[in-house]
Amino acid sequence: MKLSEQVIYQVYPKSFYDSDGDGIGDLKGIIQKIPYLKSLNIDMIWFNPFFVSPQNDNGYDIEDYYRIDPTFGTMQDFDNLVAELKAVGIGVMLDMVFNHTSTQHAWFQKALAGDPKYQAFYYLRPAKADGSLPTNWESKFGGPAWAPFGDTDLYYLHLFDPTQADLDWHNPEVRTACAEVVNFWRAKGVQGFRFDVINVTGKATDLVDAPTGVASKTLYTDTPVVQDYLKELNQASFGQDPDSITVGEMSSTTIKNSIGYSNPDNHELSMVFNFHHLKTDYVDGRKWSRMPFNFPRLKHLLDGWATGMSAGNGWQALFWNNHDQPRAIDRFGDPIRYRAKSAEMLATVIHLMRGTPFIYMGEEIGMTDPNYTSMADYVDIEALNAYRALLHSGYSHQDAFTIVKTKARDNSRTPMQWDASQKAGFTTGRPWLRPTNQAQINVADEVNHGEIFAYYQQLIHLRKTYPIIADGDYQTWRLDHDQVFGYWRTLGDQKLLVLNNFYDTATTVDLPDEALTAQVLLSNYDDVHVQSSLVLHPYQSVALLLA
Ligand code: ISL
Repeated sequence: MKLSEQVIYQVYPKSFYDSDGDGIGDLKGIIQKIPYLKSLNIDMIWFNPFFVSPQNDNGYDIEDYYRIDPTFGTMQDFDNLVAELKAVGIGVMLDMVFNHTSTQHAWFQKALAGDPKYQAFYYLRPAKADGSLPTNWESKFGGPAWAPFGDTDLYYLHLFDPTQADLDWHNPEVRTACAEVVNFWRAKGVQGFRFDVINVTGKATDLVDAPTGVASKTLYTDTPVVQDYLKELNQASFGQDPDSITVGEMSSTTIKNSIGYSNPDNHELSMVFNFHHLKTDYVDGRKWSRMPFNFPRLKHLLDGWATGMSAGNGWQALFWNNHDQPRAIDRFGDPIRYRAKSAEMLATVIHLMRGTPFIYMGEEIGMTDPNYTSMADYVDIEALNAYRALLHSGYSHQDAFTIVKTKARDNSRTPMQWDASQKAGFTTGRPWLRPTNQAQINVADEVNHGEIFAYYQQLIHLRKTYPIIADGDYQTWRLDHDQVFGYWRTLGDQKLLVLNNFYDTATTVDLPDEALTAQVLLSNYDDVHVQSSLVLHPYQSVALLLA
């Protein structure tokens, strides 16, 4: 099936389904839930990392790229998972974390023991002449990006946690080793690969300070050599499989670079994740801040990316949620009064766009943030660091907590809510992260009596049925409406107009004459009366097909 017709579902293995009662999800648990996944009619599943790891960053600190962490199961379980998914036509996408390894990885351990071959795998640098750290770069999880390298005089670079040491991609042996990892999993039948923060692998050899007032990430993000590395990786591994599907997680990227990474002529990646639309509720670009989302900015970003990527023949991975983001419904919808309608409206926005939609587990049943009431419930390293940093910069506990509560990655990592029982049907043991609202939101209720899951099924069905959704061009609808984000899709002489009301009040849009005879392809409310103007209810989406 063509990439443009496919829909990808993301499973956070730790939180999907626990088959052995240890409170942590596992591969056998995922196998048990294949019928559920199949009923949504998704085509591929992206699994967050389940390789051997000390789990300081929930598996993004990999100790061994070739083994399954025993917490999640065995290699036999993995082979079974691939085979059983294949039997129902679902592919597997694995998460390749190649910007860094765990400091427990054998490469880093050998480097520490003095082996020069492996010392050349990492960025090891001396202090500056004045004794200060090699550069002023900041770790993305807070604090400096350098830590002492054993008992030497050197420091190693870590853009994330100190237990995640950055690999030096200038070293061809590093790049070959990464391609070998991809090929190992390809030989097991894996056709999908997500490359974690892959656009920061092009750091310079001479690492220098970021000038005052300039974020250090601007020095090492999206440098031209990243495209060379991707071409090389493509040729050496997944590019040999015409059916492979790859996505680059591109922190702070640009449209121009994303076209470069994903234009098929370049033979790099199939598509790109960018995060700009998910920063529209940040104050001055700071994640650990809080404000309502800025609707004009959001729609200009969504429209600008869709237009730009379409013009340059790039391809977007479309998403609202993942394991790093609080639930979108809490940010851009109304999780209390319009949970179903706002969940459906958000889904419509991305599923009818040009690109490949990703669904993050639980989104299809309208899962929301858990709204914990105590700091003790939060476990993510980033949230704990941020809380400490906020206190340190003068915030009261209450103010810091309010921010953490809306921004923590734990928000989306809570266990999948299968039923209304005390442990949400996720485990018989003690869940590693506590579910809170499974009595109101769970698979059993949603599939039997709800409307969100069925709406997702419909969206997926439409993409596979109407070429205009999969392959149509994207065009801007008016950008000045104060409540509605709309867009056109066009294919030959067909046109699709998609209108989405982002607010909890009704609003009106004027329709062009040609829309008066349109077919209502989809709506999340029953009564749609197409006249010269159309009233959209709170969080209503409507898709009109013009012949
Ligand atoms: O979560 C973020 C902001 O709070 C992002 O900046 C995130 O750190 C960035 O998108 C990179 O994420 C990926 O790599 C990280 C890992 O912690 C994330 O879970 C992963 O998705 C380091 O491997």
